[in-house]
Amino acid sequence: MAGKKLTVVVTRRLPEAVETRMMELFDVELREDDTPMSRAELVAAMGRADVLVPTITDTIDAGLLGQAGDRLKLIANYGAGVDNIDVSTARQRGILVSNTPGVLTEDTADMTMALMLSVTRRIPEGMAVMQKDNWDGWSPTALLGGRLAGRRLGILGMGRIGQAVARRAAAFGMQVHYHNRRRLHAGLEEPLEATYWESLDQMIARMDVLSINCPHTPSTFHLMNARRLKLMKPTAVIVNTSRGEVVDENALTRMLRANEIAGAGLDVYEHGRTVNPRLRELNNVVLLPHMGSATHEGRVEMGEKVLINIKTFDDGHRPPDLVVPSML
Ligand code: 8YV
Repeated sequence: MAGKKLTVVVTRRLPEAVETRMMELFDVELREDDTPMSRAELVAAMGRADVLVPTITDTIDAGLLGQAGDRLKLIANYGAGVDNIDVSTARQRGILVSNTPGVLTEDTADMTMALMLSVTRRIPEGMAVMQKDNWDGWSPTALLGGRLAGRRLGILGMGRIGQAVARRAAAFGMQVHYHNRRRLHAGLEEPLEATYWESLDQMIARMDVLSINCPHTPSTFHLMNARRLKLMKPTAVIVNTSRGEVVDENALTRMLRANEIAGAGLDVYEHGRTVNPRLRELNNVVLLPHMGSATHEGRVEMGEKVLINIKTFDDGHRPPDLVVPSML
């Protein structure tokens, strides 16, 4: 590729510093506004790009890849999760896929704890009292919540983010448990005291808080289905900062309404922006609009990762964050 700059099409507006650096290195096509591309726009973009930089709001499925033409060589996803991309079909068509792991770990783990605290300590309810000027003054019995210290936290998916949640939860005095495809050896990054459960069902039944931290893949879709949700203690709380598809949202909503699960803190939803309206009516849930990794620092670092992946590819090497189907 020497001599000729790669054409890079970015589907959403990124932090200015990232766009500026990208324009120094490549022929970059930026979107005018920050709306997601339509399917037709994506097809057209894939026809004129050497490299596409999509986000979670772009579904790059087999149908779309089938119309990509021969020019597209790399899909450098601006995000860690790649469930928006059919990685196997891309591979078959000779298109590489990279992602941005590692740089959103701490932020997403922070948000997991924020949701856990918000639900158990009823922070939104307290905020509503103040906003509506409804405070009658301190009372020994008002707005009582539950204590995290001493509670059992079950982490479903002990990858980078799961481990970062585990470290935080341990510092909060929680007892940490986890279920994962495989057992981890005494901490991947640092010693971690956590109890491994080979049986997800058995773990779920004993936890006070369940945190969903596994990626969405065909084998994790509805892992938390109605049957498993029913195994949870009625006093337990579920927190999801991973992907909505891992939890059967309708079943969860029904159980929250019936007080068969005590509460939920959700940052992600099964159908993206289309949230079950009944969830919004409940006061035992805290709902956020997928903000888990939304920090200034994280977004810039995600952009830097995208840049390194494209630059390395442009230099004729394997992008450092290459995603291959066997990883999923
Ligand atoms: C990102 C995420 O903001 O990176 C991920 O997998 O879930 C998010 O936090 C989003 O996906 C960017 O595309």
